[in-house]
Amino acid sequence: MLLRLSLGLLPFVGRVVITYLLDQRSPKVAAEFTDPDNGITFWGLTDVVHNVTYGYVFPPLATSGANPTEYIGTIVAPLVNQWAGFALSGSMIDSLLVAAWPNNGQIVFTTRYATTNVLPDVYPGPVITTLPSSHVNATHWKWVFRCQNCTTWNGAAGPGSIDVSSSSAVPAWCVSTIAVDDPADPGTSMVQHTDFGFYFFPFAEAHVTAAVYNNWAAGGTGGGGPPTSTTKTTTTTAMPTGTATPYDYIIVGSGPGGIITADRLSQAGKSVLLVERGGPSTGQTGGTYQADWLKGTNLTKFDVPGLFESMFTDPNDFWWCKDVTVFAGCLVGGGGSVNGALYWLPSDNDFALNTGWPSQWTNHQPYTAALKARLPPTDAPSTDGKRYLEQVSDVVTKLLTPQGYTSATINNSPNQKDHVYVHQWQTRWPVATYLQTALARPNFKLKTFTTVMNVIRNGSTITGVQTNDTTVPGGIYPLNPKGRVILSAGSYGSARILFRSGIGPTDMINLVKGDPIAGPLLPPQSQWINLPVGFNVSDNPSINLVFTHPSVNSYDNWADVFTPGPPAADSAQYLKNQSGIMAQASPRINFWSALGATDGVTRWMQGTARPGAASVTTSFPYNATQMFTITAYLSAGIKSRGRLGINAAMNAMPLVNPWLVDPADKSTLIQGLKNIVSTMSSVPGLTMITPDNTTTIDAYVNSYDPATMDSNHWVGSNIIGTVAGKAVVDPNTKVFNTDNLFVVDASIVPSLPYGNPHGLIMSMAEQASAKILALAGGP
Ligand SMILES: Cc1cc2nc3c(=O)[nH]c(=O)nc-3n(C[C@H](O)[C@H](O)[C@H](O)COP(=O)(O)OP(=O)(O)OC[C@H]3O[C@@H](n4cnc5c(N)ncnc54)[C@H](O)[C@@H]3O)c2cc1C
Ligand SMILES: *[C@@H]1O[C@H](CO)[C@@H](O)[C@H](O)[C@H]1NC(C)=O
Ligand SMILES: *[C@@H]1O[C@H](CO)[C@@H](O)[C@H](O)[C@H]1NC(C)=O
Ligand SMILES: *[C@@H]1O[C@H](CO)[C@@H](O)[C@H](O)[C@H]1NC(C)=O
Ligand SMILES: *[C@@H]1O[C@H](CO)[C@@H](O)[C@H](O)[C@H]1NC(C)=O
Ligand SMILES: *[C@@H]1O[C@H](CO)[C@@H](O)[C@H](O)[C@H]1NC(C)=O
Ligand SMILES: *[C@@H]1O[C@H](CO)[C@@H](O)[C@H](O)[C@H]1NC(C)=O
Ligand SMILES: *[C@@H]1O[C@H](CO)[C@@H](O)[C@H](O)[C@H]1NC(C)=O
Ligand SMILES: *[C@@H]1O[C@H](CO)[C@@H](O)[C@H](O)[C@H]1NC(C)=O
Ligand SMILES: *[C@@H]1O[C@H](CO)[C@@H](O)[C@H](O)[C@H]1NC(C)=O
Ligand SMILES: CC(=O)N[C@H]1CO[C@H](CO)[C@@H](O)[C@@H]1O
Repeated sequence: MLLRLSLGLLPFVGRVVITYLLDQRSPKVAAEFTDPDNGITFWGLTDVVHNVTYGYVFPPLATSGANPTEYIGTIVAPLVNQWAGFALSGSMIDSLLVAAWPNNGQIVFTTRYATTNVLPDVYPGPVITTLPSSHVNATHWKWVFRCQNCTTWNGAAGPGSIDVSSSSAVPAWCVSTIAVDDPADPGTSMVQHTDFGFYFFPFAEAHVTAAVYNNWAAGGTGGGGPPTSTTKTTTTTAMPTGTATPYDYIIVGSGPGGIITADRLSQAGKSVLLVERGGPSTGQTGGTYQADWLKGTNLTKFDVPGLFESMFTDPNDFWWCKDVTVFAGCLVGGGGSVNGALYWLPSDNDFALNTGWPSQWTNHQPYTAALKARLPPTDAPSTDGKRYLEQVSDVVTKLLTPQGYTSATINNSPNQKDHVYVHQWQTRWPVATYLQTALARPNFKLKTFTTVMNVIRNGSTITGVQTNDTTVPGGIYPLNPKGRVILSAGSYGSARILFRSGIGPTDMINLVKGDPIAGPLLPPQSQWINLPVGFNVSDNPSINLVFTHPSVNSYDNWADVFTPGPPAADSAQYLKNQSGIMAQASPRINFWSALGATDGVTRWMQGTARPGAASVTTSFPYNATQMFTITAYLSAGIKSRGRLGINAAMNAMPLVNPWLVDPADKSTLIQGLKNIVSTMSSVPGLTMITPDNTTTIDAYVNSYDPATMDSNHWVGSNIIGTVAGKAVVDPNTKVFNTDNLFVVDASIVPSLPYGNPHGLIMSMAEQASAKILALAGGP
């Protein structure tokens, strides 16, 4: 089975808690329904976006001993859904996954298991029998099946199971509009599902008597009768009374943008509330999520840079926003607490007029200097000043030197981004610096585990924010007179809050209107504000090249760094004084080159190399302990744009992919990749294994699934500019046609910078804070 790439995408990872499902959008709860074709009373749901139905019914619970491990299931899907699947555990990782699709009038099915977010391996063990009412017709495919040995499993990560007596299970579904590679083959490769979701399912309710179950399991029909248990509960909540404290500034989201803005506004004496939907991250913020090897310290997963790669392989991945289909951090620090820490101070070009910044923004130097003072960059993150695991650097240096690349100290000369290679640069987390100075002020408050659904507005005036906080009247946090709301909820999060506040394209607001919870909170249609929220988005198209070299140590592909832990000497060294391999995220060397393009517009390419690889496609044998990856990102100068938005379930997602839409972007990326590998023969022992020598660079790029080019560098959904309708926020970062609503996060950035963006985003937040404070009419 071929492995296809998927790092950089969000599968239906992790488990969710019920509160998440019930808080900000219509609760998705399994209900009982009777299948007209066979009379089976399933419990399940039809997801409203794809019209795919998922249902399950279980035999009776055991009166003593272990429960039966089987159930009868169904998937009914319109044909546009090329395959569909589910995980009753609610987690893609370390769980039994079941998927099916139609092929020549028959249903083909597969059971899978994965320990990381790559294409799951075929998993033997379950015994599945397709039942007679399954069919494929002109509009739908329908699968009804008995699944034996299906509620427990024992994969690479050890035993797992679902609790069939649970009254609060949260299974996941997923669908794809992209067909599997070989529909006749149950072991086929396939690319990432295109959508997924979770719902609340009281497994305890979905049992029938043994006689009824056995009849259905044998292909019999009818005669379901009532389920064996019919417990129903209702609760009432008393509404709180009193008044909530008003603030001068309410900032939504504690990512790099929100934290810096909160610090600068509270420093100026304003009363500031920072509202964050997630919980603590680093030990200093009250976080406690630790690897066993960190026990006894106050260091969490989010403190240790060397744990970066484990963000993508840990089954307990509570930090991702589960209602955004690409990676986004939902915890204190936002993406800044879970990212790869690559830190590049912006160059002058990154704020130039021709990149879309208004003229008021080009003088970024004082703000970049302020950022540099608070978050000094270092290219030797280990406290002993030494660099570790540098074999990849040495190999890539040998590869690039014949192409005219030279070494640079990039954060001392940010403009120098052509034919230079540099070490990994990182800094301390914004939560360790800006957030700490804010927290020390009496006029600043951080509120965690609180989701903002929309702003409260009367025409152009915002009076507060609507939250899910049940301890204040109506869940509303109010503003002081002349107060302001600043959205810093990230490229997806801020756009969604705008849609839910009646600001954005009409198609998006109409989806909000149709939602039973969000709809009634919209302002009247006469007050909707039409702005291009979600358009103009851009993300670096990135493509991985995987190599082996005898000198390279892939560090076991970072597989063990969280559990059971890195090699003993490395954990001991880090625990002693925060030095060694774990003091640095996985990348080792970065490089840039300027590339001429067929349309005459220069594009830049960034390369970032690290030990290990997310996936490999080759039929030749290779030595995995020697593998490393060069990720090539096309950055400044790209023209491709996409669109992001929401679906009817209020999940945020790309609507139009932004990668390589522009043909000159694509041809330039291909040229850049060819340049990288052009000098391979000057490095003895260097072998490229993905693509291998049976695939040309052109063919590799042409067959690369665009959906796996995601770099998590989304910008532009609330683009800054001078003309309402062309842009969403004005040069002061104020949303057009509002009096007191601002956006300060990645979403206002008009074009991607030369390098990974959070350095630029933080300089931008320094400058935006100054502009907001200087703008007349505020508190
Ligand atoms: C996996 C990954 C790796 C990355 N690696 C790098 C890297 O190495 N270098 C680099 O420069 N960049 C990297 N990035 C990108 C960088 O992290 C982001 O560009 C940056 O975090 C964006 O900052 P932001 O403030 O705009 O938003 P975010 O960091 O996304 O923060 C938004 C915050 O708002 C909160 N929020 C959202 N909605 C609501 C709501 N409705 N109510 C309340 N709170 C809400 C979220 O929980 C979050 O804390 C990476 C990103 C990811 C996801
Ligand atoms: C789902 O069903 C509804 C109602 O029948 C229909 O309006 C909608 O177009 C369907 N959506 C899809 C994706 O099939
Ligand atoms: C059930 O599946 C497991 C793997 O999960 C396998 O080891 C076991 O043999 C199977 N049991 C039966 C009875 O098929
Ligand atoms: C096709 O199958 C679907 C799903 O079972 C069913 O709802 C629909 O009525 C069928 N169409 C026809 C024409 O039978
Ligand atoms: C962790 O604890 C040590 C010693 O108690 C303290 O000096 C340090 O500041 C703490 N670090 C964080 C990140 O809280
Ligand atoms: C940290 O400990 C290592 C050995 O474990 C030592 O080589 C290094 O010098 C120490 N660094 C500092 C800054 O104390
Ligand atoms: C509000 O939303 C957050 C994030 O989903 C959640 O953690 C919190 O429990 C919710 N609060 C309430 C009162 O439901
Ligand atoms: C909304 O604003 C208008 C004038 O701008 C005012 O007359 C009206 O009372 C306001 N409505 C509410 C509910 O505050
Ligand atoms: C794989 O590479 C490692 C490290 O270079 C080496 O020790 C090992 O012998 C290699 N294995 C094979 C099968 O060549
Ligand atoms: C392709 O690569 C494989 C493995 O690295 C090697 O065995 C083979 O000889 C190569 N073929 C050609 C034509 O270079
Ligand atoms: C700078 C830029 O590309 N702005 C565009 C954003 O999207 C809207 C709607 O498509 C266009 O009108 C703007 O020109």
